[in-house]
Amino acid sequence: FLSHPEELGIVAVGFSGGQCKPGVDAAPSALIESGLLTQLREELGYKLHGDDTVHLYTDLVPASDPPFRNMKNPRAVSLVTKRIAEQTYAHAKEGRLVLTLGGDHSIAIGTIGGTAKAIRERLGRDIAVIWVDAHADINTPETSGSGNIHGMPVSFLTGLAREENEEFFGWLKEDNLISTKKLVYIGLRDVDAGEKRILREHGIKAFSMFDIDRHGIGRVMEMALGHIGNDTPIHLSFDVDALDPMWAPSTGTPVRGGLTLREGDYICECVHETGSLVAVDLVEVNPSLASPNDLGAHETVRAGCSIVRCALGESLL
Ligand code: NNH
Ligand code: MN
Ligand code: MN
Ligand code: MN
Repeated sequence: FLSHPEELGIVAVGFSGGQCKPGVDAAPSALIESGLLTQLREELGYKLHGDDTVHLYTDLVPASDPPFRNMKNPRAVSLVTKRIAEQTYAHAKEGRLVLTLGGDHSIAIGTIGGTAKAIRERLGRDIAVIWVDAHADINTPETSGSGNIHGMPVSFLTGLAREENEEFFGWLKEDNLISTKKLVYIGLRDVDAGEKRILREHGIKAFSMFDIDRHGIGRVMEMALGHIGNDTPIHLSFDVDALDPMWAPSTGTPVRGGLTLREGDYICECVHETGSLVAVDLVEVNPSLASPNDLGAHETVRAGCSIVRCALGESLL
């Protein structure tokens, strides 16, 4: 599905407005400083497009941004994700693989919105999304208890949440949306009651930690990829909190009982192996959420780098 599989479009998003804890905006620089892009260039042989500079989008954040339909920072998140959608769209339209380094998970409204549209225009195909996360992030503004938009991106991307007003995600058009049939979750273990109802009502495919314990990650990946079907372009959105806090403690909402780093890497290796990957997001690394002088931040950044390298083919012999 890529006309230039060896070319990588990089979008580095230092944005934290989809939730309330500062620090997740520093993740792209931390990942880059730890050598991720150099490794992709020198060890994996990618040609990188887009700059190594991290977009902070501060020019887009309005001075006053009161809640709307229970959403916090709605104007900022809408404006920033709209800009991100333009960036991922431009790379994907060129036939490049797109790598986005977040930022909190609200940015997926932009990353997926942009690739969905580009792949439709370029290939006339609908993308599938593999959402690896402890959380389902499918609250509507009305079901959300927190009002944090990082808990809502999937509802906007599937059209379950809609808003006409351009200022509040009204810029998302049919072209930007994905089908609930082409969405697969892996790693869930902290899903709100309203979200469980949505998953059930729409028959959305989800592999929770229970399923991973029961079947093992190997079988789960067979089933997940089987659900998507061969020959479907895949956007992988990886929330680092899918990993157990033992591997990735520095994240806004850690939940115990998660994936081992090896299971996370394996998910990415399987997705890479399909040859159908068109975009990857790595989100919710928050280097500031570690007690001073412990190794949590460093370990989490290292885990994030490993996840990205596996998705981009490091394990191929
Ligand atoms: N479900 C909760 C909410 O809507 C928590 C979401 N937090 C996440 N998602 N980190 O990945 O706010
Ligand atoms: Mn080429
Ligand atoms: Mn998430
Ligand atoms: Mn999460």
